[in-house]
Amino acid sequence: MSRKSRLGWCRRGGLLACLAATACFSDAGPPQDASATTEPDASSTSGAETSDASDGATGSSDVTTATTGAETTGACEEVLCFPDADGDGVGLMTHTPESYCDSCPEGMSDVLADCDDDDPDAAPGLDELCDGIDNDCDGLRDEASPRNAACGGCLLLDSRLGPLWFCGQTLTWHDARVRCLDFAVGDAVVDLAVFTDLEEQLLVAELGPVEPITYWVGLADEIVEGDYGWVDRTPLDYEPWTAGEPNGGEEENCVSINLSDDGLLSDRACDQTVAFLCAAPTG
Ligand SMILES: [Ca+2]
Ligand SMILES: [Ca+2]
Ligand SMILES: [Ca+2]
Ligand SMILES: [Ca+2]
Repeated sequence: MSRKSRLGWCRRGGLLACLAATACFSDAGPPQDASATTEPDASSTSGAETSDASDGATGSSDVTTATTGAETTGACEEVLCFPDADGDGVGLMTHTPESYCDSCPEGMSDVLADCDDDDPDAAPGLDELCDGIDNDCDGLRDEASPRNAACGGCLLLDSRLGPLWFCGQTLTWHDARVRCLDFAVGDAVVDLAVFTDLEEQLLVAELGPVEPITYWVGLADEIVEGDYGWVDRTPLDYEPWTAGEPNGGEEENCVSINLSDDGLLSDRACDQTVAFLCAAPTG
């Protein structure tokens, strides 16, 4: 390809794309645009071959083909392609995309961004399943989806509070927090449920299962007796309590929701083991 031809291709592709595409000025690699061959190329070995723009990605032998076509097949559409090692059709963002005509070759994709390019069962757009991985790349592991209504002993629901995990396993309040965190991947946060007002709290009671009826939530007064705060460090600023609660004083510093009691809250000893409610803040 002559320098003039290469520059012509780059103008069509746009300067930024051209600069980003390391292959743009490479004679040995893609892209190969048949329309850039209107000017006879002294290196031609055959004038009889028909250019195929999409063949530009397949190797050095095709480079010859693409540069020797006698006909102009029209401008191809530039596509920036990224490596897709696991073949799930979703590429991994890198600093070295390559530019191709019309479509990406096998092993590359113009769809970003795969959260795990070594696992074809994890990619944006996939359904979440109960398999211990974040299938849909949203930072949450095994959350509610149309194909995932329960997992690991937890009933899964989506609500305006975000994904909820009603987990029937009985744990201490602190162990339950650790278990909630395990539903998060990377920088995402899943913790015991936090409510911003009584309406949200009662909504959870409406959505929850018939049993168990008692779940840890993310409220405690372990640091200063009587000074309740949520696990996201926000203060409690509404009245969430069952009549007569909290009543445990320094013996009961963690808080549970009772789904059979209209979703109101009670304090109880943190080392009691009860079911727990995890939530992922929607931000
Ligand atoms: Ca991939
Ligand atoms: Ca993947
Ligand atoms: Ca997920
Ligand atoms: Ca999963």
